[in-house]
Amino acid sequence: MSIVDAEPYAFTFDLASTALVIIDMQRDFVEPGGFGETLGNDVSHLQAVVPPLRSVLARAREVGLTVIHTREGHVPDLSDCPPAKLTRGEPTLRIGAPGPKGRILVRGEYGHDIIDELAPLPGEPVIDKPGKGSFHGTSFGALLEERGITSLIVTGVTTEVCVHTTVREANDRGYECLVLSDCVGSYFPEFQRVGLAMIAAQGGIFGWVTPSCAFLSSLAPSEVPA
Ligand code: TIU
Repeated sequence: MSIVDAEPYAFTFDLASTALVIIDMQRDFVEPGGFGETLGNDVSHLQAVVPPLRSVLARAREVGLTVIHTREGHVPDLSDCPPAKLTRGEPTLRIGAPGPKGRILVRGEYGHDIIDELAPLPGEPVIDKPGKGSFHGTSFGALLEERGITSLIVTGVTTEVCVHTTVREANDRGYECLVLSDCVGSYFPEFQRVGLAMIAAQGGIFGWVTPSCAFLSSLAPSEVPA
């Protein structure tokens, strides 16, 4: 077992039953010139997540942790997008509209895919999700069950939207979630701060929070292959 110093108290996990989950590190959310920036958001807050997350991903691969990526998006005919989501927002910036990096949040488009720095390796599952949470309308839950995963190390964007929804869904399903504070990002600094505080409040109401350095140092040298 590994133990990480975390809020509100130490998080204990077993590498064999833990997955690193990387949520929606897609060009359209993270990169300058993408959908997120078009909406008026400052993507520099999300860009800051990339270097620490790269280090965590590299280490996770070294120690053989299950790595699961997610992407938010819809099939090209948008049949998996509920009308309430489809009609939200300014018409030229809606899902399926032509965006700077292809049709907004449509699978197969350049902007929908994961940034090069965090590209999945062959064999690493990529869960395409139509909603904010990773369980709704996906095979994520079945995948975790198949692999005997009970703990999730949660990273990605955005903290108060897809990360929160996923952590809440996971917590209700009995998973223990550790959120890495510098590996999740929000366009809004106050949402980042409060979003992280909400997870660990009330004795860990949804999960645990810790910086990536604490998580990395918890991976004992004996667990690194020679
Ligand atoms: N992945 C995710 O969080 N999707 C969003 O739409 N986030 C926003 O903050 N808009």
